[in-house]
Amino acid sequence: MSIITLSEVQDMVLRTAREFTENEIKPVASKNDREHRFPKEVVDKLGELGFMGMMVPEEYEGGATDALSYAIAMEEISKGCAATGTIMTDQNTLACGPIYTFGNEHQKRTYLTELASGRKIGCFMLSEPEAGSDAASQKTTAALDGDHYVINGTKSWVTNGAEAEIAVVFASTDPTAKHKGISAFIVEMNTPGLNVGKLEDKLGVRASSTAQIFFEDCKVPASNILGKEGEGFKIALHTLDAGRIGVAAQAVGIAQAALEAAVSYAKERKAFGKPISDFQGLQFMIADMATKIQAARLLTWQAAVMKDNGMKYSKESAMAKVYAAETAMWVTTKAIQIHGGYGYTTDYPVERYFRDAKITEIYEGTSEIQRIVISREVLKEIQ
Ligand code: COS
Repeated sequence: MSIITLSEVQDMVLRTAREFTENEIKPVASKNDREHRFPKEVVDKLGELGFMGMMVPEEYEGGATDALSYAIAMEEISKGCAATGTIMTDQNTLACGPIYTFGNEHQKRTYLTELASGRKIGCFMLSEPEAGSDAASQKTTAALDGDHYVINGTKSWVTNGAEAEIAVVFASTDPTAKHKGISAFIVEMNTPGLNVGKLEDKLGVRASSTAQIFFEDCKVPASNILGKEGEGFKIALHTLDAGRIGVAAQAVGIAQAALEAAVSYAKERKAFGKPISDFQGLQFMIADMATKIQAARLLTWQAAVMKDNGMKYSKESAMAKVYAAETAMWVTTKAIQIHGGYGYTTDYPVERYFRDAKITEIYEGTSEIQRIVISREVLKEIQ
């Protein structure tokens, strides 16, 4: 597959994820997309496989693997159904990630074990109607009142918002201090004052839910703060560094699925008396598709290996995400082109891949935000 030699565990993760995708995910992906149906049975089984908290140690009921295994599994699962990939990446990096890294022992025993085992679904609430890329502009507030914080505000585009039981929520505990006044909390979704609003009707990843969430005097125990007051923004950005590896791997999976569909179709479809794969115009497209996908995969694996080695990898995960997301858009466009008129219909899966690819350029930081992260580092590195 590449110059990186996989360990026995990583190879087992690859084979398990590939087989699971083939048998359990591919057969239901198109129907779930059409019906906007959350794949509950699939998600439960992902939990049993240890895929809902892959980087969490066994003592907290996680899969106890590493970031490279996670990237490998995310690619394979997303090849079958990108929406399942969305649910999985949100749980692994955005819900388990900050509680494992910043939570205290009690929080880990109470919440992380439920998430990492897949028994409960988690979500991450950072974005607001007026705070997406400018994540520091939080309007949601959390005011300390005795032994509780009282949260008020609105959160937008919350992945898994309809199914989640545990949320990591960002809110301002000191609105005068901008990013230094943001804090992170673990909030149980059934807390009075937390209401799930409308579910978005989306272009892609339609089997995953995306919700608006309202907080109206929602009282959260003060002990549910993650880290200390004012540490929330750093917790969010640190969490998103890992999240971006997951989204990059998801984009690689979507692109790989599109390439495989395009190649099979091109070998079958005949025009001018021969399979269209015999035409050089198509062969060049296939060559570029495969090359870009492999480059995106290697960037993703590089970021994962750096994370596993305890190195700083913000720039590399941003590079992986922007490149893989743009590759997924490009490759899925070409895959439709190779299918011609058939590719524009729901008779073939490439239109779904195309719709699913778009979100990878937007969530967990748009491509423009990734370029900001990358260029800031490059400008520091090169004098
Ligand atoms: N990990 C931890 N801390 C980080 C960090 C990282 N990757 N990147 C920056 N920080 C810290 C900085 O060191 C700085 O700390 P100090 O105040 O102690 O110096 C602080 O965070 C603020 O950093 P910065 O000044 O760079 O923040 P900006 O407001 O300029 O924002 C961007 C930086 C634009 C990169 C950030 O807001 C971002 O990533 N936005 C996109 C958010 C996003 O992905 N939204 C989607 C939501 S999830 S679907």
